[in-house]
Amino acid sequence: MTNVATGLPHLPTTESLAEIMQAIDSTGGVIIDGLLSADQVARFNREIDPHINEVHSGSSSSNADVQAFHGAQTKRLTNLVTLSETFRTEIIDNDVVHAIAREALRGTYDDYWMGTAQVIDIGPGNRAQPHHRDMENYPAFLELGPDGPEVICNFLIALTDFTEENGATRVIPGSHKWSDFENRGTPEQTVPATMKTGDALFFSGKLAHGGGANTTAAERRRGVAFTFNAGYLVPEEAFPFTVDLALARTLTPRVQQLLGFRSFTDNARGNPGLWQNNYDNIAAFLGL
Ligand SMILES: O=C(O)CCC(=O)C(=O)O
Ligand SMILES: [Fe+2]
Repeated sequence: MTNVATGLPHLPTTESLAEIMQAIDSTGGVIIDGLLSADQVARFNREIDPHINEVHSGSSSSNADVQAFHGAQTKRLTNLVTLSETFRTEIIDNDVVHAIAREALRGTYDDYWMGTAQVIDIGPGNRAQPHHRDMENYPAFLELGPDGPEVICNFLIALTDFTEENGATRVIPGSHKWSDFENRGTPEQTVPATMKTGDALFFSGKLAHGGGANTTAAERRRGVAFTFNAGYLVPEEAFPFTVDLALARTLTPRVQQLLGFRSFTDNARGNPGLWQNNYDNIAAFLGL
């Protein structure tokens, strides 16, 4: 099951949820082989190509740390729900994706947001991204360390093959269980998450990782990363403002929920819930 070259388990989409969750618990990340078909990847790439062409490389931030995070030769494209039918109707409405995400975030809140969905297109010469844990979006949880709740998780799907040379994501297996989450590890501790087009790296928000350096002369590495976070945390992207309500009406209830067009419930604890109007579901206000 484990690929010796990457140190990360590779599992087929048909693997049982229990096996997948067990693998994630032990390493912090797994590769789900063939999550998307070649046809889905081709359609998605075709839909976003014109938009990627318009995006500039590098960061718009004046902060040097943020610039290093974004990557000088990296293009990032967001608002994929608006830009791609394949993304909004298939990729984020995938039963395997949600079986895993729901299990990973179990115990936080009944419902979860999509945090961000972005194409990350790493060009030649881009340096390695500084290591981080995606949960750093929510710093209060860092102090709780490995015993704190899983409040964010990430699917990163390869839209080109990911090789060590072209910038495959680098992860530190086991770092989701380190006692000190201020420790982001060293480059020597990382392994590349090499994968084929259509495979997905699923990882815990507690796992230290970063985009790899692209040392090729002319090859771009393209992936799409989408995170899910607990319903009680503000997402990275402001979807209710960027996704048109008319478009939202066409989406499935599950996808509407991910984007904040439905309220967030916590029935297990009997909490009245969040993101409402008049103590009623925001979906009723919106007429969904
Ligand atoms: O592009 C990658 O491989 C990883 C990017 C990442 O971890 C991030 O931007 O949070
Ligand atoms: Fe990340």
